[in-house]
Amino acid sequence: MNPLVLGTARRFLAHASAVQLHLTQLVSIGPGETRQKLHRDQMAFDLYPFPANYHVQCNTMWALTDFTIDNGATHICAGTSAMTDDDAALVPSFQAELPRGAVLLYDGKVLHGGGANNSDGPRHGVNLTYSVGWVRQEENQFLSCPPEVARTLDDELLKLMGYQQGAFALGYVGDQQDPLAVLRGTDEKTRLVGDYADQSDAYGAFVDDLPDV
Ligand SMILES: O=C(O)CCC(=O)C(=O)O
Repeated sequence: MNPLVLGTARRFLAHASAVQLHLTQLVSIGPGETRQKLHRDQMAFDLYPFPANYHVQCNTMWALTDFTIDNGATHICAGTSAMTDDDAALVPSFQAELPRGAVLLYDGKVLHGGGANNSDGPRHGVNLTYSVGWVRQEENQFLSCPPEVARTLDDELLKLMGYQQGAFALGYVGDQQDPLAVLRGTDEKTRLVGDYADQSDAYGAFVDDLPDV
């Protein structure tokens, strides 16, 4: 919920109706571990070839320990987000050295991977990633955080976790009830497509074309 980081993620993914939490994981690389295979995080979506100009993810890696060349700082192949896999494979990586407490931001298309740990201590990072609201979340937020815990959290965090519509027709409960309202025990309905008309020209045009009934 860090305002600067979340604001950046929201702005980066502003082409979608909603932004959501995609995963929350601690990545620990222990002494002696080898390099992770370079990959693009959006590969998780069944390897679907999203267009180069459509970003699905905005990712963060928060350093809980210093990230150094020796202990496995993340390798990034800068500039590979819009490249074909063949071209991207030719780009050398650099390692994102970070002091403890710093955060690395990277998109879901860039080739990257955890480094080898040749030091004698662990490298810990918290990987929090965000995605557009219409894709399946990598980590199932509704089971990872059971309802009795979810009810203790703030609405804004809950919406980010998925207690919101992912787009006008995604994520309702039962008879088009709003998921956050259901969690809180109230009976509010979700927004319908007409409520999105001011969100984008495409929604506006769709609503304008609806026949009068
Ligand atoms: O630990 C890292 O530096 C990167 C981790 C990563 O890219 C992953 O787990 O997908």
